Amino acid sequence: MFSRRGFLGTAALVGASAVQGRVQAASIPEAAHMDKVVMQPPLHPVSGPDYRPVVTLNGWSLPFRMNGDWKEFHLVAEPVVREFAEGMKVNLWGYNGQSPGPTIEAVEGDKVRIFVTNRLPEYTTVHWHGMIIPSGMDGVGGLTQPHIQPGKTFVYEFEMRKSGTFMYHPHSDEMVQMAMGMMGMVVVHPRDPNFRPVDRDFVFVMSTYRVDPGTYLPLVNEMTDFNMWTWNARVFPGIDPLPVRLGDKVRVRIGNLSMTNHPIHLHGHAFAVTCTDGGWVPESAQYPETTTDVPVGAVRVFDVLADNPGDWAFHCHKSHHTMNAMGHDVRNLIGVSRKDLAKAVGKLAPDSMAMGSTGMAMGNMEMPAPDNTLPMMTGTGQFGPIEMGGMFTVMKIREDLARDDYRDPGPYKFPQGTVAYEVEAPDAAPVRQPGKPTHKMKM
Ligand SMILES: [Cu+2]
Repeated sequence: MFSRRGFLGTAALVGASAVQGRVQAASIPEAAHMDKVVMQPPLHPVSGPDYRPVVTLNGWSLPFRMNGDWKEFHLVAEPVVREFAEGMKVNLWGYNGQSPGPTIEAVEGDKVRIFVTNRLPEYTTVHWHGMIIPSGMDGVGGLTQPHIQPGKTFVYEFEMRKSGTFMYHPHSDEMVQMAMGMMGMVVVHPRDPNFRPVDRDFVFVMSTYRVDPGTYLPLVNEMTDFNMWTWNARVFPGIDPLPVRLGDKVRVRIGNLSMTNHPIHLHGHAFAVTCTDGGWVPESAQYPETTTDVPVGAVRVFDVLADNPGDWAFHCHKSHHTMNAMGHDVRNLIGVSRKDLAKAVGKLAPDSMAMGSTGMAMGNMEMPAPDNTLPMMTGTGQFGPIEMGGMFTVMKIREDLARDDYRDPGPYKFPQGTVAYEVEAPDAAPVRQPGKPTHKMKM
């Protein structure tokens, strides 16, 4: 599961003055490294207090070691290559081999020591978003600590004072570093294992990138016009499904470190937001929803009882966020006569293809794309093209999944007679086109 990077070289340790003598430099824990892009099995703790671990979509949890009563982790900030989906790889910055970085899991009351080694070409820090910690551990470069220079290692030490779901990211050249993918999630489990327990617990962080067709690097200055809408730096059909056993209590923890809000929608169920990055929502304040907006710089966690078997779409409800790289300058031609359009366009560009006059369904159309560029809408289900991209995946609720089995169970076997079906229409009328207005509008 992990490939070991080995201990830091002795030379690097000599320079680790930032450790300030409170821990012996030689005792820096190994930095685990991940090179797989599929969800890794839950990492059950082998020491320290017990908890039911989370799984990270297309990601993993960072292993730790106990050192006395301290739980020690080692993050390495470094350039990485991330595959967004098959056919597209992007040069990002991340942690321990991936962007986003691994999920850090601990238990309320734990004392944690997090080593951060900087292998980026510029300085960085790590800010622990939402966590109640001493000011000097807050990771705001210049304000609460010196920036961590390339090649240096700093240590963050604090107690996990409250349980919940939090995020980490740099507060150091942050426009660039977050636009390059530096972020991750922190899950602090309640000390009391009977506090709102669930059977399956998923976590991911949302981020967006502008990677122009045919290129390999995000444009970090982009403020609004993104074209890659990602969950854990993956886009559909590259995002893992959420396999769930029928009857499971399921928790989904979602962080948003993009620059816009995302209304996240689950089909076939109603859920309640039970936790934010501010803490647990009291039961009396919860209410049923099918979509919950995840604001910028925030975490929303919902709990749902998976009592409806099937393949349930789970996606951002901004329709442009369920698409991959595209031009946004395409005009809406629905209702325009294809013949007139072809005539007009043909005069200007004789080899062009007029499209879009009956909608833009592209399921059966293959258009040539530049290298390293995904189709705008893609994915295939058992009934045909799904025509989605970006922030879309499927919660797969099945009767027969084992407890920690998170493998894709494949397409749902619909019970006979439960799928929408075609009927013979006696008089198939031609497709309606909007008619000419019959009377003039009074101005
Ligand atoms: Cu969205």
